[in-house]
Amino acid sequence: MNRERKAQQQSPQAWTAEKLRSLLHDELAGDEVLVISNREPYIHEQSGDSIVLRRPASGLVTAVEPVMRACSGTWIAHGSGSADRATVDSHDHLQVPPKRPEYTLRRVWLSEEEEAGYYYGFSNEGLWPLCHMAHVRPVFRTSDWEQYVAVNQRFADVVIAEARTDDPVVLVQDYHFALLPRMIREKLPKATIIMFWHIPWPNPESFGICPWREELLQGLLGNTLLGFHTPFHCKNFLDTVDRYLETRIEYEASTITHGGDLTQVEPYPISIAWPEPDTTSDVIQAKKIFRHELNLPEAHCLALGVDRLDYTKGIVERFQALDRLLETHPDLVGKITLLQIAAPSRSSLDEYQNLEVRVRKLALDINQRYENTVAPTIILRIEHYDGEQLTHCYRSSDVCLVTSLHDGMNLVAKEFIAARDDELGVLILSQFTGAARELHEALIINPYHIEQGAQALYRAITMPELEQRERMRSMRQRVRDFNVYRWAGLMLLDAARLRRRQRVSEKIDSHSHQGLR
Ligand code: GDG
Repeated sequence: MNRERKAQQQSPQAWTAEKLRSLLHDELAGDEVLVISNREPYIHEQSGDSIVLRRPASGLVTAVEPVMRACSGTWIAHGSGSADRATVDSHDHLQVPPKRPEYTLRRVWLSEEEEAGYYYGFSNEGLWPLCHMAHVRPVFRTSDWEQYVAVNQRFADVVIAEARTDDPVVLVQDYHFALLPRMIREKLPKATIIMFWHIPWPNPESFGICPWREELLQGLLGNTLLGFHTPFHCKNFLDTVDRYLETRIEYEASTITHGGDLTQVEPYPISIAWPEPDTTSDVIQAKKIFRHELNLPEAHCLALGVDRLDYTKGIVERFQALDRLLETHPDLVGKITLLQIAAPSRSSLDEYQNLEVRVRKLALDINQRYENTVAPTIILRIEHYDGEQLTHCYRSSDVCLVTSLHDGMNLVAKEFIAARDDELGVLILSQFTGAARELHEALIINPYHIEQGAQALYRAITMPELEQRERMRSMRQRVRDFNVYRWAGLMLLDAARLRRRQRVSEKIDSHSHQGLR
């Protein structure tokens, strides 16, 4: 690890939007920044005669948006909203955030067929289950793969068209674009290409079942810098490359050399922007109002789950843990309710439809089993909440349950902590999240172990305030310091260092060519 990076990690305080902005200015000298992701940060939907603006439920958008605001670049993404075309200019551009523009959104249009093959098919029926060990079998169809290749090429063409210089800084986001770095590198060899893989990277055996494993790996080695959430995912990636490609790997330096290109592989644990203090309401007041809204008694214990409705999030296991708690402590029936917010996601896929049926049925069964006159055991809301409503939920709950079967990081855990300026509330956190590597004061559980989940819930709802405060204070400190600006800042510092190194070696090459002449 270089000295600069070590120092940054040891004194993490005060990573702010302002610091990131000045870092971009000093280290990258105001170079052009292009971000590419599948999901766009602002979606326009037609609703009757009017157009409504929606923010998607996505961890990636939550993390990348503050970075874009800080660097005023161009964000290239799939225009997926029904009114998206009606809200761009003739270059498919839109200045966002709409109320106070800070950067440019460039929308890319995909046909239904392209979206079905590239997004729903290869990305979400293939790569998503391949990288998450959640026991859902990946589906690999040649036709999906062909669309994945074609759409990656479409985005590469847009990047090249949008780039104003021959050496932009390009930030590629996530598993939808494994081939994009190589495609950009071919046209813009001097670009600094940074990619962040937001989901886990599996071990070589698991990854090896993908029929196009070599192509994916070669695509990813077009990157200058490739980031994962944890050192463990980095190691899995290096091992996978080692197994399937002819390359030179320096494990100490965490670099891979392939066909003359060097890729640095590093962990950058993602995070959130620390929120402004909430001066509008205190938590006691918020709790009261919220219980009233949900028709619950004032002293009622409220547990909370917030997820995209996805089989990796362990929603079924969470319900089972609550079921087990009430089975072992019948005195708690009518005293605790779990509010589960499940934002609809990828709902055209069979696996997701099956999950919805399962989750709805289990909630119903549990509510019938513990029927009482005071409150339902589970309030299930399969709908999209807006950001403010979510904060309200975080602030009003006694316990937050994050029980993912596998999760790159999990931002909900960090959002819950950030919202608790009263320093109360307990986080139950799956050991299979990246977040568990940082938030040691949470109650860490194996979500597959239902009994353990039930015990953690019991411990959470009976935890003395003093202990809650101790744990929460420490976690708040961590999330405040290790925020999303630090995530982006460390990545960009490393990129700037690699960019300088590349420029020096280009100069040396050109001198030695001149010398030879
Ligand atoms: C991927 C990785 C990694 C949820 N429901 C609503 C809503 N959300 C927001 C949450 C949070 C985000 O969506 C979910 O983030 P997660 O990190 O929990 O999960 P993924 O979407 O699976 O994200 C994950 C992340 O990328 C970042 O790298 O942490 O491991 O899987 O911000 O608040 N937001 C709104 N309405 C909802 O109903 N507005």
